[in-house]
Amino acid sequence: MVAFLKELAIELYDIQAVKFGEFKTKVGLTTPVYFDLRVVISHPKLMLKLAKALWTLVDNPAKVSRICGVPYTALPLATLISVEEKIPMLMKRKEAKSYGTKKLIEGIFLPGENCVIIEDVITSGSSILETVDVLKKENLSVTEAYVLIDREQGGKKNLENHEIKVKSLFVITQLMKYLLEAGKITPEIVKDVDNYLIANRAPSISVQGVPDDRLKLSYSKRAKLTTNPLASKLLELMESKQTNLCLAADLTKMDAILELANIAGPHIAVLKTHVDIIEDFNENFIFRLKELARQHRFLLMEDRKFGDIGNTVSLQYRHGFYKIAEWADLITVHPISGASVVDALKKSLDNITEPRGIFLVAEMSCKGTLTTGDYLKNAVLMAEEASDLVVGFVCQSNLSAQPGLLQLTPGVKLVKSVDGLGQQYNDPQSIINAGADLAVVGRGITDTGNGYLKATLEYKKELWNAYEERINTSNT
Ligand code: S5P
Repeated sequence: MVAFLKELAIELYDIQAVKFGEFKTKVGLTTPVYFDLRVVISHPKLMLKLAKALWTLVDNPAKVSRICGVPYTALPLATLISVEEKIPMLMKRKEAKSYGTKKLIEGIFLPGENCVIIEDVITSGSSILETVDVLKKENLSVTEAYVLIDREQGGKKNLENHEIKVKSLFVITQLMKYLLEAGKITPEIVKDVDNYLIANRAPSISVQGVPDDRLKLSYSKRAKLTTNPLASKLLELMESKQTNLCLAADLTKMDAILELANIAGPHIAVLKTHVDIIEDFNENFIFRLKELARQHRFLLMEDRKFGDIGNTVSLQYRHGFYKIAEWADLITVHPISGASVVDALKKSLDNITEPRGIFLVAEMSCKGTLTTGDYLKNAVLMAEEASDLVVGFVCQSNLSAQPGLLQLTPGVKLVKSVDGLGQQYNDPQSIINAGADLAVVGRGITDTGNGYLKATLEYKKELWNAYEERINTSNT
């Protein structure tokens, strides 16, 4: 087997399925090793060899009744195994069909059937978990995954935590040993990759709906688990003011916003603005708003949703009419441009001594939003892996188990509803149960006929009760 694996490793290297050098990951970070198993389809003999080798890892083939490859790279491998072993295959769609049955799985199966997963490379395990989640929702039994290469960055552990046993043909360190012995790579490369692997462990992952540590922990405990001082301050402030309410002050006159901030201020954690909708904006507004924030102990978030290249966003953040970096504790940023945008924003904070934080907009609240699938997954990865300037992300569901990251959820009203312009509202309890730490409420408070104070207190109470219930239930 060793000689066979060694030969296989060399073949993979020779067709450039395994590359060493400097590469950018999907989220824009640098990695010294890159696997591109997609090229295997151009080498049918090798592809069959890999499929057969993968199948030798299966403990009890007679017990396997379905095979499912994780899209897309593993699909041809799963197909070959299915044909060779005469075991029917299932395919997970990347998106549910938008018409007809809306199903997520193609292929025929019965509830309770045993389905194994085939995957090319495992890093954090998130792709496998997504597939497992979909299969389990259809009542299939899924307990095993077979993988070509394990990058040894924590994915195996993540899957084991979710009761999925993983077997891989290669682990990256062994693969490198074979290639070193064959003279394909140098000891320096091996050292580089080893160091990279140690420094870049994949974060632990929660599957949607599965309780995780984050949901069990109080805000004050989580304040000690953040890397960003502002996130820590915010969590402490939420606990001491007993509020997880972020007020969206989407009014168009300075005085109206200041009046709202003065009334709601003692009961909110964050006041969120869109300064570019203010018709009579001047610097005095910022001065007075900062004073209210200090007096009532809330943070200021400018919901600018920066979404351009690094150079442009750093200019927009620091310069122009609003000089956002000078006064906004927090800002929102679209991850569309990749991790470099966060680095650029960080660089533009020269001479700003107060702590600053970013919420990445991972998932939006509006109907038909494009923040789905890989975009969403990579946005979360970016928040988890990027610089410590990121304090959390904007989302609609429980997307990360990291207790140090805050999840901010807009689209909140006392009653589930829509606004006729695409906005979709969920009620306070359901968004907190779905994993939100901070809830954004705008028109639920500003459009009320009963006065700002009454509405603010009502949302504050509903949201805080839901949070207390969440940590208490999760702890039982
Ligand atoms: O997906 C999102 C992201 C944000 S930040 N959906 C949102 O609604 N928002 C913001 O939250 C939006 O820009 C607005 O300021 C606030 C929601 O306001 P409401 O009046 O609909 O509660």
